[in-house]
Amino acid sequence: MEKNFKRITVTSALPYANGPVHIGHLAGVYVPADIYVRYLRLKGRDVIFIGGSDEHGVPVTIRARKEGVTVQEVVDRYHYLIKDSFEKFGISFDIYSRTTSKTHHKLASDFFRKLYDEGKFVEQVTEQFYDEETNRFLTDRNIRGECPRCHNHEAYGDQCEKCGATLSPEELINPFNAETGHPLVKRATKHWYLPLDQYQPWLDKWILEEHKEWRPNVYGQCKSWLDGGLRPRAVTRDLDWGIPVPIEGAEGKVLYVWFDAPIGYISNTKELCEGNPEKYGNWETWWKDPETRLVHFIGKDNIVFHCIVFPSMLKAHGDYILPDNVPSNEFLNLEGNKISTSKNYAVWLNEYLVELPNRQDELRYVLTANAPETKDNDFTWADYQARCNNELVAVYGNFINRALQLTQKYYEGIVPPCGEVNDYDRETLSEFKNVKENLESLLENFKFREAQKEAMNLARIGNKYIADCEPWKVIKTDPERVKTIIYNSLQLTANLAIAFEPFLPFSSERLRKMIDMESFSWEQLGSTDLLPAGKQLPKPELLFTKIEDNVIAAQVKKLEDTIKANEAAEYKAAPIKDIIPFEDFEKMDIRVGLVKDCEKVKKSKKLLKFTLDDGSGEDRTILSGIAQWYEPERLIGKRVLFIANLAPRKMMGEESCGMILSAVNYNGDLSVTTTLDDVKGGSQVG
Ligand code: B3M
Ligand code: ZN
Repeated sequence: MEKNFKRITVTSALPYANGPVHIGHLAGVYVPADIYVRYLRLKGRDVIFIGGSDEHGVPVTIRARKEGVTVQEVVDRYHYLIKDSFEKFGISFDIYSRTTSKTHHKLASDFFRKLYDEGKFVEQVTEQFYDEETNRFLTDRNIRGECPRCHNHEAYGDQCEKCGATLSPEELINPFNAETGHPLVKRATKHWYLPLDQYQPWLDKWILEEHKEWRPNVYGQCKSWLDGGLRPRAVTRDLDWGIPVPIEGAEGKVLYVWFDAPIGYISNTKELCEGNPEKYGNWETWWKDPETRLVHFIGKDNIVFHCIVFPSMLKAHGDYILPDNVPSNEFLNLEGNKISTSKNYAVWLNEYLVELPNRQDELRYVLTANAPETKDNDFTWADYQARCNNELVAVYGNFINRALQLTQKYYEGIVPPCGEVNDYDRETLSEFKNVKENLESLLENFKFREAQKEAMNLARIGNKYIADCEPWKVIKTDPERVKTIIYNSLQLTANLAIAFEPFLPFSSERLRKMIDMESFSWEQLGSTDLLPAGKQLPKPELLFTKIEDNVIAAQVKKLEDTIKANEAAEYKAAPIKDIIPFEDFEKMDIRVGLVKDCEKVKKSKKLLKFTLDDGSGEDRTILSGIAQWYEPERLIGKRVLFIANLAPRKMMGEESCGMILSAVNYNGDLSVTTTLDDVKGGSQVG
């Protein structure tokens, strides 16, 4: 922070109220934002933390139509669910409001109107697809039709999922309404555009020259947008859900969701301040005073809106400050796959809270340790378990437990006086002193992952200190020395409560209770007299407990089941082949073979070699590519169906006389066919 700001407005992206929030949201945006804000508060800085639900846009309307409920019902349901999840994870918003609030509708509407009155928009009439049955204009995703390249009949208005082509709705042959199948017509419609091209010279300078300190992923994305040249962007839509466009003759049109949502940060600030003016003062100070620092925490798919579109809106308006930084993370994957709301493939926060109760800090810890700060990262349950057990329990928890238990054991829980401090003590304590500065510089630069590592290092130092000093041995020879060791360990304990507060607020609070620590501020970090001698400490509990294997296995299975369910749901049987005359079928000689022997073919991963009793009196050899699905022993003694008159073929140097028939399951797995009853080898099938 080169400039000395008086106060900081921190916002975090407003999640769409079209589903619950998951670990990807938490890791990408809310945990880092919360760490930052908690740190600033501990430092005594003037800061507000603004959150809320994004309740407009197309996704919520699709969900409502699918479920046959009103859009209001959908956004109500998810707004409260999301709000509750965030609260339970300790995301310490000063306000979590919503874009359907009155305050927001008015502010966003006024914002648009001011720009309109000042001639900041460009008006343009274009032809768009219209459904005369439902009297609606349709968005790209709601339009389907025949792909001009591969002639898939179900391509979307923006993409063909079969051949991967990027499309625009105009290119589709015979476009229709994706939800109803009704054919579409073209109709002229007027919209208002923010001429981003006019802001380009200013943006080039403001971002590329004046904000080189932004994270490389953010700066890089901005640069590539800017290098590509900006074009005007429509800020209105033909939809019936959203904030009505406040212009005469614009009936049936609403503000584009990406126009109103970022204004939601401002509306929510206004609602916060008006609800508690003594504490928060005038809302305008947080958005208009150049001495306020504005920081947006977002995910990488929101970069262009927060770095280019919203700042252009603010600039066009003229009264507002601009973001000073936009820390954005990359994506978090889950067990090697993409997290997906529509496919239900995620760790949902509301479910985690029930299935792993009172373990919010554990998840916060792992998500920060693995934060996708510079590249996409993967969350695995195995890593979660390892980090919880080997770091939180074995390092941090273990140190605290030793320090507090020894205090109970030797001094009935009373902080002993500090005796003579030796070189080793001094060395250990001095490492603590540096931590404050290191942590500060990392946190101020949004390097949360490294910062947490640094805090954990402190616990490691503590652990090592007790292990090296061996108070349980020294107590027999030099009890005075043990007082100093325990005194120091307790000071380190108090330091850890402070250092971890931004990262692990729940355990920090428990720890503070265990050491009855009244005053608590960032400035105390590094002090060695936080707990005075003579202080009576309450009975300690364990700070962290181990995560058992069965808990992890259940979570992994849940994800695997979801993948299986999705594959089954996506399965479509292959189309039936061309009709053939009966004589063609009669040409095939299908028979039952009794498997006398079955073994793996050496040097082949795929092939099994069958020896069949085919009723001829002589053994028949058939090779089949099913090794991946069967242990050969499992097949011995079984009756299998095979084609007996297929021309012999050589595979891996072996002759195969016929073909074993297998069914191909929806996911590609093979399953050998057999008969229900016990029939003789060589029986004909037909
Ligand atoms: N709701 C998109 C998202 O959740 C959008 C963010 C709005 S932030 C102003 O990714
Ligand atoms: Zn295609």
